Amino acid sequence: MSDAAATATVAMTLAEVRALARNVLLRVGLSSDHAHAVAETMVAGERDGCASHGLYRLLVAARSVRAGTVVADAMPILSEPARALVRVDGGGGFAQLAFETGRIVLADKARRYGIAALALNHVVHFAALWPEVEWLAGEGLVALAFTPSHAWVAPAGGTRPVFGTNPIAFGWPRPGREPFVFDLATSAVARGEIELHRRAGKPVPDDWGYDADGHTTTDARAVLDGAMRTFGGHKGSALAAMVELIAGPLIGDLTSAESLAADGGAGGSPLGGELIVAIDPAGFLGDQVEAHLARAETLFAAIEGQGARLPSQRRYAARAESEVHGVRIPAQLLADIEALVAGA
Ligand code: NDP
Ligand code: PYC
Repeated sequence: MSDAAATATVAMTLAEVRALARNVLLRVGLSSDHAHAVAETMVAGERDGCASHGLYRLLVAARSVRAGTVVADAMPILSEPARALVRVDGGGGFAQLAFETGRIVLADKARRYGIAALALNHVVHFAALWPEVEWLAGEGLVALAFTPSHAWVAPAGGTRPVFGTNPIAFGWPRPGREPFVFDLATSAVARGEIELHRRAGKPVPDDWGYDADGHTTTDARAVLDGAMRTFGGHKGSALAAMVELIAGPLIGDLTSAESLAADGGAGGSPLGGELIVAIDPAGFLGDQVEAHLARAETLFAAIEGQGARLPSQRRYAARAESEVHGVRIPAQLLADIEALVAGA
């Protein structure tokens, strides 16, 4: 591919991105409810400048449908194992609809009991977690979300995959403005980012992963075939292990190694569960809640006051821009999506 072809982009409005995502998802066989829920996370990814979880994921979702990894018309089933717990069995469908099914009950329980948790089980996960914690924080709740993926990441000190890229997301409500949100893979970088480097023929930094022989490499394909590295060495490794445990065995679902084994080389997205915890600040604080949330603002001011940025600030800035001016999508990605539909 020439440099010009590799960097060419096409302007699209968010409405066009949404229409494209829904149409493609319907064409590849997703039921209408799933197509709508899944498309929204891709629109949100493009809107907020998170390309690794935007329209590129149409290729990933289609692969999961064709490989039989995902149940395209799964009906999520909600149950309440205990007063402050909600479980949604996704029936093998994509996680987005399972989250939509459980989120209102989760928020209601958090308000009622101060803290509540939602387990999504038996879902296929390829999405970013920030849309979920941002929604809960928008409801005035503090939120945490965790999910394992496929065993692609070596523990610190090793070179063979054990962990998934295992994201952790956090949301904090801020009076009168967008929530404070972070969402980070416990690997040095999300796997989707390495995929995008591979697609663009670009090398990756030498601290992102190892080749299959355990040697440091800058070849994106070699890292994908070898092992990714955790972020922050042993600290990311410990957090990745925590995610395996609390969003795997704790909720009766798969670890990343089990997910990869279940995939059996089909190349589908990770299978398993997700744990989401929601806390109502008023649970501890009662009528003092406003005063204490105002104290939290001092922390944010101290960060921004010295020129450092808050996580989510880049996304909110990208959102403000793309809501007015739309987004630019790589022409090669659109061509690949078109080819996908032509073959559907
Ligand atoms: P990044 O390293 O790009 O960003 C992680 C977080 O750090 C974001 O909240 C980001 O905010 C913030 N951040 C980045 N740079 C700065 C900075 N200079 N100062 C302050 N904050 C900063 O993301 P990752 O590569 O770790 O993950 C990307 C996505 O991949 C996530 O959304 C994650 O959910 C998804 N993912 C999903 C998986 C799954 O199994 N479903 C697996 C792995 C990853 P901002 O967004 O504003 O830049
Ligand atoms: O980018 O690492 C990733 C990823 C895995 C599952 C969804 N996204």
